[in-house]
Amino acid sequence: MRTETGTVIRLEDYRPSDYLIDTTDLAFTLEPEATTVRAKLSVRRRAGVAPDTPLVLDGDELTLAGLKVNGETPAENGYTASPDRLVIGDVPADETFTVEIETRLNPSANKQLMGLYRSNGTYCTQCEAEGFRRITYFLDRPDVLSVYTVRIEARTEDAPLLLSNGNRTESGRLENGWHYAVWHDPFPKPSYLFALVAGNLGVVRDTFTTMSGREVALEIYVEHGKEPRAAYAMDALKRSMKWDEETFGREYDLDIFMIVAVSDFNMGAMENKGLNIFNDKYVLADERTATDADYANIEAIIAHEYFHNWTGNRITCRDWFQLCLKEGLTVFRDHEFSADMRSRTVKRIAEVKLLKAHQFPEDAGPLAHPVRPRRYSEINNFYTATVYEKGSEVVRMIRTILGEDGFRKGLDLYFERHDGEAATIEQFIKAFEDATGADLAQFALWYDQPGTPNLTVSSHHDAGPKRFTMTIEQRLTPPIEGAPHAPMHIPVKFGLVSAGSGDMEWTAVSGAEVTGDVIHLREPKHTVVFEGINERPVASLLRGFSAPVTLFPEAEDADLAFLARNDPDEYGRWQALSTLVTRQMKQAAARSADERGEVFDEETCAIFMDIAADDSYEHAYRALCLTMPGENDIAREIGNDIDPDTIHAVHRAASRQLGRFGERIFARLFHGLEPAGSYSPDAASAGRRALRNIALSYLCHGSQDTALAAKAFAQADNMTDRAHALTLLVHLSPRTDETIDALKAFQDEFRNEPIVMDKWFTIQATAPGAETLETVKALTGQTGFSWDNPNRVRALIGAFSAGNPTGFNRPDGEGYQFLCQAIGRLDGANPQVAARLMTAMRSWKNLEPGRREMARKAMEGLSARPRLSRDVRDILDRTLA
Ligand code: 0A1
Ligand code: ZN
Repeated sequence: MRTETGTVIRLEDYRPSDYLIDTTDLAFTLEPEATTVRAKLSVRRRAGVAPDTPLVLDGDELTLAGLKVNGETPAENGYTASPDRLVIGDVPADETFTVEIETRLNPSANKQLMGLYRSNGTYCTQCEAEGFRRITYFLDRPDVLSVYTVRIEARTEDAPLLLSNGNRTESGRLENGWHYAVWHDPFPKPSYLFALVAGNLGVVRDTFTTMSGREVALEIYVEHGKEPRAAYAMDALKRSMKWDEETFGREYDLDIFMIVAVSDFNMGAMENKGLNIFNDKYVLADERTATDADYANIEAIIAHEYFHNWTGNRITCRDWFQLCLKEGLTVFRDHEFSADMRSRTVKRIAEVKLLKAHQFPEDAGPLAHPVRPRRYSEINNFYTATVYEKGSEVVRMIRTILGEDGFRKGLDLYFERHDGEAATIEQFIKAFEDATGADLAQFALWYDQPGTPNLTVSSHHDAGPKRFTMTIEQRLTPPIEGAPHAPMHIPVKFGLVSAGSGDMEWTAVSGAEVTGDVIHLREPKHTVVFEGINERPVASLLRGFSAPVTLFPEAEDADLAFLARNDPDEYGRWQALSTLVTRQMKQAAARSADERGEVFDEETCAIFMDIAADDSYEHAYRALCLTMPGENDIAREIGNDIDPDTIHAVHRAASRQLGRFGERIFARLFHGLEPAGSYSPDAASAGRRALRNIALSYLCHGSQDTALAAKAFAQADNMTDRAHALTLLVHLSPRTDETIDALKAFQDEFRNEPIVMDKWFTIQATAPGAETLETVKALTGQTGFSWDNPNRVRALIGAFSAGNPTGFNRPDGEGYQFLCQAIGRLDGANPQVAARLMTAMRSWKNLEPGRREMARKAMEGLSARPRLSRDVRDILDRTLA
């Protein structure tokens, strides 16, 4: 474990490496506990670097078993080797020379799941960000690109399958039941994209013919017997390949593209060149075991990793500060792909909900950082919602500002200029500027300034001169100490909605640049004046969530209700309803329990029901509109002195109110949308199920009775309906025989299917109420739970701490104590996963004083431990600061 060193890496300290590694030949002799790695590096001194400059290679928990320089063993004082560094002081005077390094690894003991490890007996690797240095000593940084040739030897019986990046050039038998394969990747790549897989797996094969007519072999490797569950992933892969050609002109470049699903993986998936490695939950699906949400995730993540081939692999990052260069852009690309595969508005609403749920709290709390951070002590902690999701929003804004054509031109230029390079955000922006002539200097602040800008809007209409005036102010709240907060370029998509005729036209506008339906805010305050406006309009602002900001409209409830019904923009209607509903729930939470009364006014209930009943809307859109903001969303809106119990009470009351108010409609939907025909995971069928299931929720909440859910559970012929019904049972009537029986039936059916059992863990961990903590503790002892598997830990402990506000935030602080103990326990084995769990505490300062104190105590207890990993120490220190 890398423990705390206090070293901080700074963007301004970047400098190119003294040496480059042109080619890297690796030979692996795979043994479960004693794998040998021989690396032969052809090293080149960069021009201008003094010949006696030592070659300093990175390592992490390595032991050097052999070293040669230009074929000779160096003198003992010619080098120093420690677990985390190999320094060759006595380097040859020639500009190029070879270094041969031998290391020995124990993949079976590697519980960090970084470097070479074993998952269910399969050898696999994870090298991003700094895992390659756990395999051999190397210049383990993304700007050192090398051509790899990899020879793998293993016992045929243990590992009939031997894979690495690129194309297989050789394979054959060896003595004593061993065999080998050689892989060559012609594309120079950084070490973080290296991958190796060896094991005994089943395969699904297909082919794809690229736009230039080349046939690419497609292979997805999964556990034997699970092959049929990879069909959807394969379909998603082919659609992704086609989409990237059609949308961005990007063609795949190798002759083979492989995906391997493993059950022990720290993150979602990894884009290693030609050999993606996936967390199996993002590959395997069939109707019996996966929900519609699982299918959508698989589609998105398969696409994401595939798209990285151009945005990340062909053009990579100069350093880890530029992580958003590949991640923000690739998330944007996978969002667009999903929008094209599914409903655009529905996809956008889902993205915005996710952004607000994860990125906004990050940006408003102690872990806030710019999309491009300027310093880090542990890079693994910067795979964040800010880098990924806000990073994607920034790319989306570039498209909004430049328009479709300008955006495409800029991106084409970026690919043309930087293919084969390790690039920076500056170079990315410059490509758009050069392609279109736009000036993005102010816009670039989005990469450097943390925090969510806040827009305050007020407006008035003057009937006489037919003038509509809107004042918009931008502020960064809270301004983050030490961080700059200059005004940003914020593109605000909008419409001026009139009572009768949709969006109004204006004859002239002044006070801000307006292009098409976009107002460009650049100053702290704009007074935007529209001429030729006959009647008072209602401004629909931030359509499509055109910028990641918070908006404080002066809008009265009546105006929001008007927009919820009349905005010609579908997204705008959802946004208005969501703002209205959130506002009324927040107001209800501010009233004392005795005086609370109903949560929503009549008009709000009526809007809900009109949408529910309106068959001209897509099912999925209606389902989203009917989904109330979650308890964490309400907490975020309230901002401080949060009492999760009050919010929960309001949420329950609101569900009951709507359930009663709309009972007839919900019954019609629930019974009218019964599945017709066989299951299909397509978006329309998923939308139908989503609407039917939300109707079921309201019926249960309205009647305070879960009999219908029990019936739905028994009758369900797919996991979407089944898991939904089980959630209602466990969350609304946890102690009934029906619920206990349903949990047992689920467990009996899926006890040998870990990724399905994760749903069973999560459903129980998120049951509201203080008593759930005892359940969670008991479940850690359940067969099927394992502290070593990241999916299990996230399904139980992650879900409890991030998705159960009343249980986790028990007033006695026991939830915090439990989490901190769990982190302490995990930290020794898997610091990355432990640190990620810690982020559940990121909003602790917003709690009411009693809980705040409890949270502090629990974290201080953890902090006092003597040997914390760098990962956990970093998050803990920033959270407590
Ligand atoms: N680049 C991957 C994310 C990733 C990052 C680090 C990992 O280490 C455990 C694994 C995956 C992506 O964006 O999909
Ligand atoms: Zn990615």
